[in-house]
Amino acid sequence: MINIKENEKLNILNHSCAHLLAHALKHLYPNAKFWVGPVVENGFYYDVDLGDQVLTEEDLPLIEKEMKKIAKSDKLIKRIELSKEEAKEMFKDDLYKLDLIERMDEEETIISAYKQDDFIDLCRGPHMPTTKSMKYFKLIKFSGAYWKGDAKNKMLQRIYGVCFDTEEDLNDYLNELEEAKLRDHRKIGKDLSIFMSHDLVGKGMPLWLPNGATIRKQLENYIYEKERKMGYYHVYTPCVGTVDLYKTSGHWDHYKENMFPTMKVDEEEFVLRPMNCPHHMLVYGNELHSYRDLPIRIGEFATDFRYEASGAVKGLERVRCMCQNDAHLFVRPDQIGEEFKKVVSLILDVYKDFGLKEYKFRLSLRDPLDKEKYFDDDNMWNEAESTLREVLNELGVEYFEAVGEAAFYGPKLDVEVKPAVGPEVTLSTCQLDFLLPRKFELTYVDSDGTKKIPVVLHRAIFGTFDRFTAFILEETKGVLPLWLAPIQLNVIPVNNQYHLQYANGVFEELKENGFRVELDDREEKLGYKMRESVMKKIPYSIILGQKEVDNRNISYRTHGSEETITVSIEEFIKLISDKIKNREV
Ligand code: TSB
Ligand code: ZN
Repeated sequence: MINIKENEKLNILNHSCAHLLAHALKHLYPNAKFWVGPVVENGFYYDVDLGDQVLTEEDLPLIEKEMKKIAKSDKLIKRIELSKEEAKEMFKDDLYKLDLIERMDEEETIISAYKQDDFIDLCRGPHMPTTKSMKYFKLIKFSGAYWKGDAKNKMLQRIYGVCFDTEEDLNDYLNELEEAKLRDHRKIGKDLSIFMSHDLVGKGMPLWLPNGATIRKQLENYIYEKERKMGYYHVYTPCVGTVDLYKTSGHWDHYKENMFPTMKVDEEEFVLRPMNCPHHMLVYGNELHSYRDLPIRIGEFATDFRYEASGAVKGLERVRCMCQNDAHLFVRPDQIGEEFKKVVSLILDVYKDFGLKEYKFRLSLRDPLDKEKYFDDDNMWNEAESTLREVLNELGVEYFEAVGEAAFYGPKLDVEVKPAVGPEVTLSTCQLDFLLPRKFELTYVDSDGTKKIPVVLHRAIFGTFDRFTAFILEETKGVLPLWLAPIQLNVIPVNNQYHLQYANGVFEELKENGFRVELDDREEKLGYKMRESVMKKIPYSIILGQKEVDNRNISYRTHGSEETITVSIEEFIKLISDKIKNREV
């Protein structure tokens, strides 16, 4: 989808359309007060205070109608320049605009506003020359938004819209938007009973239903197998730690705003953990290590809790309770390149297995001029950054560099993906860390008998099971490959009276062979049951009628195909066993 914010022409058009929206609102709700109306990736929005007036779905077409009226009347959009004092005088009854004026840079002596007929708004511009320029626009939705994004402030109403040059572009965009809504994992998750939420459990705390739990278990098995083959050892550690643990790690000082508040039990003060690194540092420190033992790879499917803003939580993609596919790799400095290469290769391997193609590698580096933000050791940074670059080049991986985005403790590589709806998110990550092992006084005995400090690589291939599942559901539109599908096979007798007994036998045999299979023995028509099987996105529907009973075989259809294929049960079992074993996509 086109990024409107980054397209110069569309940016100006959408910005002007935001003013048009505010203008129309002012006509319809004379007491309306306006906060900000920026252009975003998908168009524009305006945050507005409508007093006691609460918008409903029916209001959007009415607002749009008024916008069209103003647009057609072809009003000139004029730039006006004011001094700060003049601006304050002009907006003296408008707390929101006064707040904006107050917050403007000291240096900014001239403030610009744009006027179209009877409406004027503070704005840097530029704008289209007349209101007539906005012909093809649509208001998309509205939601609540706290003033300045702070839950302590008043809730404003945010109205979203989009504007294009041509009717065709607008229609294409609206179609894409519809398609994206269908792909949204929150819709698929509900339709396929994968997860639910409940106010009694809390925001950002999804409950994985049996279908979702099956998917998650398969993902766990899959990555566990891969990690074991690569020499990882897995542990279980508690999802709480004492405040002192997080003081030692430095999270208490640098990550506290992302953590849940503390709780006291007897004399100990606990926090729900936001990360697992401190626990894994202690596991490493539990034994003495020689240089020959390294790399040591400690993995865990670990539950973490993070405070995410209530407006930011989203289905399984951004949650407050998550499970990381985490590992901490303890390496000697000379092993950084080799180990990093293994992690990147694993990421590539996993993405290939899932058929993922749309993703971007981002290499986050320090800003060498920013001496405050980064751990101060020029040599270490230079060496580490060039090692990571070399590995990526060696593997032929395309990546972009983000200077100034590294963590305090080292450079990192992230994989960015685009969800169906909303901005890009990080899936996989691999972060180099020179500091944490020092904080926990971790060592290994080097070949010369001296104690040395290991380097740590934090890495999560799926990121979290939560976010990865969200992404996979969107990529596949819910049509999961056989090995991952919660229900793999659906046995459907054509007529219960004559075929149920045989169907039952087939069902039992398939179940016995370890497949996730259901038997649809409801007294419904075959067509109805088949349609439901398709809606549930079950990979194989097995249809058993008189011919199959007589020949002791089965007929099946795969999801998305109209072709019916007849085989013996043995052949069928062999066919799908192979597909599952090879995790075919
Ligand atoms: C990799 N200590 C490291 C770990 O060793 C760590 O926690 N890194 S992280 O902060 O980047 O988180 C790991 C991954 O978790 C991210 O790459 C992202 O894919 C996923 N993640 C982060 N926050 C959320 C969230 N709120 N909901 C779902 N997944 C999340
Ligand atoms: Zn970590």
